[in-house]
Amino acid sequence: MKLDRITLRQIRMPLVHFFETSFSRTYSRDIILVEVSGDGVTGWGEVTAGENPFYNEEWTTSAWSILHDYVAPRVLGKPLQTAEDVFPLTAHIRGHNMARGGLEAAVWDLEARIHGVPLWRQIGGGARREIPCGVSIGIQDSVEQLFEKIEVELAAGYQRIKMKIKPGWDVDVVRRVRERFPAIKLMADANSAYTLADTDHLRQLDDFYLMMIEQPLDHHDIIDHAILQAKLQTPICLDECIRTAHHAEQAIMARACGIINIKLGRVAGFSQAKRVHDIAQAAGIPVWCGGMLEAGIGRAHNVALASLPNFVLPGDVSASQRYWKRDIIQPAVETTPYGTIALRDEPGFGYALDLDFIRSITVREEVLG
Ligand code: OSB
Ligand code: MG
Repeated sequence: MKLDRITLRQIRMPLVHFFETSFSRTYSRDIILVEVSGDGVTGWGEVTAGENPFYNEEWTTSAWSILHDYVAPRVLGKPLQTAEDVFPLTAHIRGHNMARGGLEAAVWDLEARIHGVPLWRQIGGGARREIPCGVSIGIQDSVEQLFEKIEVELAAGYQRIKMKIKPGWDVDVVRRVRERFPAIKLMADANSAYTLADTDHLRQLDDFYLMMIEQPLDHHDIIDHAILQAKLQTPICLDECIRTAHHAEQAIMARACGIINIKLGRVAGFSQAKRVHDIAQAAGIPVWCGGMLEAGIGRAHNVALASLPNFVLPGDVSASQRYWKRDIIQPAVETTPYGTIALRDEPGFGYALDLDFIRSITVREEVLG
């Protein structure tokens, strides 16, 4: 393979409902799509950076600059034996995994299409024909509103509920949710809103038999998580902390977590997501696929990723309609009545692009190469 053209497009899509985490409230997404062309075929990727540098250090504008100035020039025109070659070509760039991962994932999609196979097969997945799905529910204006949202998602068949927490919206709210829904698979995600000074406060969450507490402490601090995990019964799941395969090794060695959330962009694409997956699997640590409010391309890539064998827990990959009035792919991503998404057999990521719609919501476009 050899890429002769890379097209960057920034699209703007309003969310059906705002999404609030401990770090911000999002009403509308600005998403970079990466189209790569080579050997007469095109592949597509989606950059998962947010609109501001509050989840991690990247945001849409930084990702555009890095892709334009540093990632694309390192990959354009280079001979690629496989999509695995993209990560080492961009490894000289420190961080910026989501920008690098958007292009890397596009090359995997391209390679799958060149071979005429689905993306899930190209990455070595297909351990299951349907992936188990949960939902992530943001911080609401009232507990009643949260109850309502949970009811809707359970009625739709989703297999587990993740609720976002932050100081002032945590122990009491989780207690009320648990009282109202005693038997559901429930977990909480703090997005780094606490410190070790909150240990006693967080220990109260042990009363609610949560599946896990996701990323309670600092986004770069594996050691503090290990100290906290030793004092909690509830397993910690790391999200923000795991940016490389080596972080996964270190977190497991330090007993900082019992579960890992793998996000394609956060670890710079499929090659490293697979490595994190393999490291966790060898250590007996289950993983699940996280989400970043993706549009259809990123969503479909997540479905492929979640078909690897150690993705045994329901992830945050859910139906398009939870976020979008109209998605950029056809058909939209849909779930079964029992909360799964079926793999598709079309080559590449498995859905058709709605190019007219993409064009109509593009706010910035540049062709490189
Ligand atoms: O921490 O998992 C997270 C969304 C934006 C930023 C961070 C996170 C999230 C989610 C949403 O929880 C998951 C989804 O895409 O449904
Ligand atoms: Mg998270």
